Parts: sequence; C-alpha cells; structure tokens
Amino acid sequence: RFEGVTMAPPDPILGVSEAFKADTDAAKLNLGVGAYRTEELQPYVLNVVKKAENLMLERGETKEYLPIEGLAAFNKVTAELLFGAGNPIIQQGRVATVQGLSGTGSLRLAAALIERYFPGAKVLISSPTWGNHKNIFNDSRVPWSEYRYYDPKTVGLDFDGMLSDIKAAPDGSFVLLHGCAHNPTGIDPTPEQWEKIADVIQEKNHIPFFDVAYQGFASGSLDEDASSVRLFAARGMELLVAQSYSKNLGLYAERIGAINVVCSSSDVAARVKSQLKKIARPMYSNPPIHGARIVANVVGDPTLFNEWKQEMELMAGRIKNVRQKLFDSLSAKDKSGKDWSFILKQIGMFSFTGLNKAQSDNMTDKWHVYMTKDGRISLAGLSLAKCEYLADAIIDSFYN
Ligand code: PLP
Ligand code: TYF
Repeated sequence: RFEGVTMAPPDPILGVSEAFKADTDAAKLNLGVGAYRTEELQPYVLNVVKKAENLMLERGETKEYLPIEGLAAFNKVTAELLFGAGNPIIQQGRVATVQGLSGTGSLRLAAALIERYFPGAKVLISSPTWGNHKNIFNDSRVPWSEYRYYDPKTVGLDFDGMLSDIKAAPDGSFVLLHGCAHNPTGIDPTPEQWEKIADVIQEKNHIPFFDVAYQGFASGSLDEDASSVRLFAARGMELLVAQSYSKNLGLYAERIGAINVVCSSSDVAARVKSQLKKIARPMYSNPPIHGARIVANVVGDPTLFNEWKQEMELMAGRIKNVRQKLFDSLSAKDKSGKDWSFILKQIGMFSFTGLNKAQSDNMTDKWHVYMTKDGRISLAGLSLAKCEYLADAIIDSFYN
C-alpha cells in the first residue's frame, strides 16, 4: 500500500551536513548549516544555559504538561525581549504571544492563521530567502510570490526593486521580512530604508510579518537587532513576529521560539490567541517545557541575562573576526583587483559569496568545503585558522 510513495528530496541545507560527515579528507570544512562553532570548530553550549539547567534541577521542577499557549513566564519575557519591556503595545495587552516549536514551528502557526482568516491573501517573500519559508507556506496552502531583494551586480540590496514589488502586490498582502541578518544574503536595509519600507507597507495596507531568528546575533545587541520590528510597532501597525532561540541561546534542538501577533486592541489579541491555540492543539497539543524554562530563567534573572549578553557578544564578535580575516586573506591573495568589501558589509552568520552553482560545486569537490549551492557560506562554522585555506578555495573556484 505504501508502494506508491515516491522519494522526497533531501533538505538543501541540512543535506549538506550529511555529505560533510561522509567526507574523510582532513581539510574538510562544513560551512553549510548556520550553527555556531568555537574557534576549535566544536559545538558550543552557552554557560548561561548550563547555569539555567542547574537551577531547574535545584528547584526540582517537574515535567507536567504546559498549557497549549506555552509557559507563561516564557511568553512574557519573549515579548518583552522583542518589543522592549516598556513598550505600550505590551502594557495595553495588544500582543498575542504563543510559544512555538522554535522559529519554524512559530512561522507555521502564523501561516495557518493566515490561511484561515485571510483566504487568498498572498505572502510576499524576498528573493532569495531561507528555503524553508516556501515549504512552510506551501504546506499551509498560503499563496506566495517573491519581491526583489538581492542585486547580484552590487552584491547588495535591490532597494528600488524591493519597494516597487511591494507596491505592485495586491493591497492587504503579508510582507515577510527578516528582522535582522537576512538569510542567506547577510544584507539588511539601513534604518532609513526600513522607514521607507514601512511607508510603502502602510500605504498599501499590507501586514508586516517578521521572522526574527538572529536577535542579538547580528550586531551583538538585542535592542539594536530588534529595531526594525520596533520601528513598525511604534507606527501603531498590526504585525506578526516569529522568534527563535536556536542561534542566540544556542538552543537549536530544544525547539524554542514564539509567535507574536500585535493587534489593534487587547480584545482582538485575546481572540487571536484563542485561534492560535486552536491551531496548535491538533498539531502537537502543547509545546515542550525545557527550552522555555531555560529562556525564562536566563532572561528573567538579571545576573544570567547580563552573562548571556556577554556570551552573545563573544559569539557575534568571533564571527566578525573571521569575516574580517576572510576579507583580508581574499584581498591579499586576489591579484585581479576585485573588490571583496561586500563581505564586510554583510552581517550575521552568513556571507553570500556570489559564487554560482558550478563554482560552489568546485568548492566542495576539489576543496572539501561544504556550502549551499546558492553561494552562501556560514561564517559561524569558520575559524581564523582556516581563513587562508578558504580564501584559496574561493579564488580558485571563482576564476577557474
Ligand atoms: N528563519 C530563518 C531566516 C532562519 O535562518 C532560521 C534558522 O535558523 C529559522 C527561521 C528557524 O530556525 P529554527 O526553527 O531552528 O528556530
Ligand atoms: O539556514 C540555516 O542554515 C539555518 C538552519 O530546514 C536550518 O537556518 C537550515 C535548514 C532547516 C532548518 C534550519
């Protein structure tokens, strides 16, 4: 009876790690998935996470079911972290926050809400974007189309293209925006550009839908990385924001995140929250508790919160250092005079190298450098010691 089932294609990002594991070459480098590594290229569990877990053991906390909407202490701190604790939208009870299965699961809840309450409405996504966005909207039966974002000529933002595509979309569309550290390009709008994007979205009666997977990881500052979202919220707009703690707290496999819906009143927020719970219940009943407690303990405790900020600065700082070293190595080795400074302008975990598919294949086949075929490399998986080797690989792949 299952004979008719066909083979599904592997995930283009997670599949890279599988290929990496199978490679026996000593020089191999995994720059595929966006997961933080130490300078020794080892996975990293934050000290504040271990401390929060010890606290949980000391307190003898139980494993009782959570309510459908998740851990109350988590939902409170996650909205405050995002919008700022003193934000009037929180004080007015206008934010519906529901714990989700990390960023992906939270996006999926929002997509289901859109499918139910905005039938036929389109979600605009950037070209390119994180590959899973398309899967999420396809599986939720939400139509989507792309807006221009990346300009290969400048390896920068196609700002005019972006604005005109958002303008051309049907009124009342959802516009998916990366809150900070755009994946895969590493190219973010400037604060002035964000204002103009907000102008157009307001003119068109669109609903902004933020994906915030890197708060604190892009600049090293939680507030600075949330400034795009806060700018929209300050205009009194209704908006959706999916959050993830995979990267900034290194809680990848704990699957902890949230969906926040900013509504026009506390009444509306209560109704929206009830519908999000109705969507969650038949999918997974209620979310896992471990990651929610870690976040609540770290953010809710001033000492741990400060330590977290320091560890995040350390992670963001290490990535900035390898970014600089890679740029220096490329500039020194490349005799053609090509300007590699776009690498320094990009932010977050990733760098979009501009390498095409054939060149990316050469990186892997000849140099054992594993990366996605769109030319993206994860700098979080790179060490200072490997920058020279990577620069050699990039130059060889680029010019041959
Ligand atoms: N959105 C973007 C843009 C991402 O890069 C990621 C990956 O980190 C996610 C969402 C969600 O990841 P997760 O489901 O692990 O929180
Ligand atoms: O883009 C990345 O590498 C991260 C991790 O299905 C990731 O966002 C990749 C693929 C996926 C889930 C997470």
